[in-house]
Amino acid sequence: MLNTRTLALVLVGGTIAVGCGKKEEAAPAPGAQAPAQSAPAAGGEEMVVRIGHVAPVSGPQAHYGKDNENGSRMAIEDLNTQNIVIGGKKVRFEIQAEDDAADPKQGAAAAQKLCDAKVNGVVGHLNSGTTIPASKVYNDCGIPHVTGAATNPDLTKPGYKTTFRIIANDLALGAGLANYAADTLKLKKVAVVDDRTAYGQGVADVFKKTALAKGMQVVDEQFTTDKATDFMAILTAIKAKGPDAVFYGGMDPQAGPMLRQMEQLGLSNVKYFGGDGICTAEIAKLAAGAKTLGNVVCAEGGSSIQKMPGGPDWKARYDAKYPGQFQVYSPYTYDATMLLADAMKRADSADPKVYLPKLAESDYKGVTANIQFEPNGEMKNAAITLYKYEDGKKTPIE
Ligand code: ABU
Repeated sequence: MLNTRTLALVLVGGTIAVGCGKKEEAAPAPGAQAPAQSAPAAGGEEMVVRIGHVAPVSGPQAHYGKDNENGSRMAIEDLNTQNIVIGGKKVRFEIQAEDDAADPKQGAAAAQKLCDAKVNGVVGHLNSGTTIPASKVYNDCGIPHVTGAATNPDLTKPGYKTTFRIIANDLALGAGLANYAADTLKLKKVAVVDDRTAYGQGVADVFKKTALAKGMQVVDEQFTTDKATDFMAILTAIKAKGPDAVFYGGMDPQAGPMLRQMEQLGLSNVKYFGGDGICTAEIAKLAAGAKTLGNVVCAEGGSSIQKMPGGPDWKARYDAKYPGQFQVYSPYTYDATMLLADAMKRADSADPKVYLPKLAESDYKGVTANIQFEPNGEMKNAAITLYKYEDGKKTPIE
């Protein structure tokens, strides 16, 4: 497990939106929406707090999105057993789950839908390519969003006050993998492939720059898309360059078939590196028995479940509730949901512009870690963990 600190950047404004049992009075900040006109609660005692969740729950990445949504739903269920009172009203938490299909335009549209619905906070999105455009939408309407999955460092560069990430970013993941390739495995020649998404291209670029700085040779660079499944042409070109390793910047719907095709082409002794996007349970299924799965080294932006403060107990509860659905990020979407509720409790308000400063100064003991933020919304001291696959099972490299 490695630790990293990320860059602090200037913050700019953003505010509000409330959807609750009784209206919370507050003047809108410049550029922000007015607080929601909430329906009167029965007896005036209950307040509904709505948490938006966005991820791809359709298309090839639906297994990631479903896992993320499960994490947030589990948190909502737990919160509703806690008899939480905010602003003198008993709170009932609800989720408004949206599907962005991993598509940047649908990501921005889902964000606008949640702004229009005046949800109290958002967990998401999953993909960097959707989260980056969505972050501007949330900033413009003043609703905080917390991602536990999108890792492109550009997310926090605009300095939106409403953007938070509770996982290490690709500066840490790409560099950690390249350092391991050069220093521990003593690899010399690597080919780099990416899927041209914000995530894939970004993490591949960090890996490449670090590998070059470590004296490794980048013998080939190829790209594909996040829809492709046939990589024989690019792998044939790569094979001709004789690499020790391939780095893939992308997700498991491509990495699984790529591993199968590497085996078919005789690239059976070539190491296969990738970021958190390939570090899933699903990749073992998608590789469909290819021995090249055993060549995978991937990195995740947090501690292993085994080492998370609440990891083993939480995972047992998750598996009982959602058998066979665990992938990567659900502990983070669970914590992201809890984190929003924690800030609301400390602010004694579910109004984003009231609880946003409390969210920024969080010191929350989550399932995944103790969560505090840098001024730009990046997590302080985020860990990274490298993994391999042993007998088809994702296993931390100690
Ligand atoms: N972090 C990998 C998957 C999500 C993304 O950043 O696009």
